[in-house]
Amino acid sequence: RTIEGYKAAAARAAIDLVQPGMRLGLGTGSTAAPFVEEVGARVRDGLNVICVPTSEATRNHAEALGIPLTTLDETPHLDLTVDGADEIDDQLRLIKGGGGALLREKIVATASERMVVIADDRKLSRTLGSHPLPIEVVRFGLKATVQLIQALSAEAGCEGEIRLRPGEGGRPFVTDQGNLIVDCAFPKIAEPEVLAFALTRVPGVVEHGLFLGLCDMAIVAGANGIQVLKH
Ligand code: DER
Repeated sequence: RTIEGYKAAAARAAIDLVQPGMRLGLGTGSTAAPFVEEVGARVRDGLNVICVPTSEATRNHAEALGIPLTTLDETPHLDLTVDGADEIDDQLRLIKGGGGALLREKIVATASERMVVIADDRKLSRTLGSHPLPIEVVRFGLKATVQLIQALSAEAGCEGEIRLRPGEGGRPFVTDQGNLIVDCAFPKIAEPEVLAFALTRVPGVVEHGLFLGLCDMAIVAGANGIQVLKH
């Protein structure tokens, strides 16, 4: 099986969680994409769901499939969000944001009764930090913000290179909200809660990619088949 095959297998397992009448959050990225495809197929077969996308990319994908969409303003409480992750630890703490959608993903996941992560088993880690930590920041005072992230992360025991995520044509990547992303290569995040708290003290930080206390279950596919991780 290929990695893409594992992603599709995890997505197929997650679609079984979808009940008629559900209000769904649709995740972003290459693992969430096959899940969106599965939802589209069920909608074509008559499934009644209404969905909030976690990015413009997912909104375009869902629209093309004819999936009924709503907004969090119209539907502030969702039943289930299914989304990918860059890294998952054994307490179901996540690093997300590799696709640049972490802000809307965290808002939608927080508005959901349940959040289920789908992934291939490369994403599993004992300690978070194998994947750089994305942080969404405002453009104003960027250099001061990066220096403060560096200082407060070091106090939280995390040190490493911080780089501005590049976009097209030599310009920085810009999120759906018009903000920037810095990626922090912190090799070992021993105490994610301590780092998360430190980052909330940086005024230029909009949101960070540590998803703590949000993931209820992870459906992980690999060479040994599907494993379901839950608390
Ligand atoms: O950007 C994101 O948060 C994505 O969900 C990311 O964490 C997972 O993307 P992938 O499924 O393409 O690896």
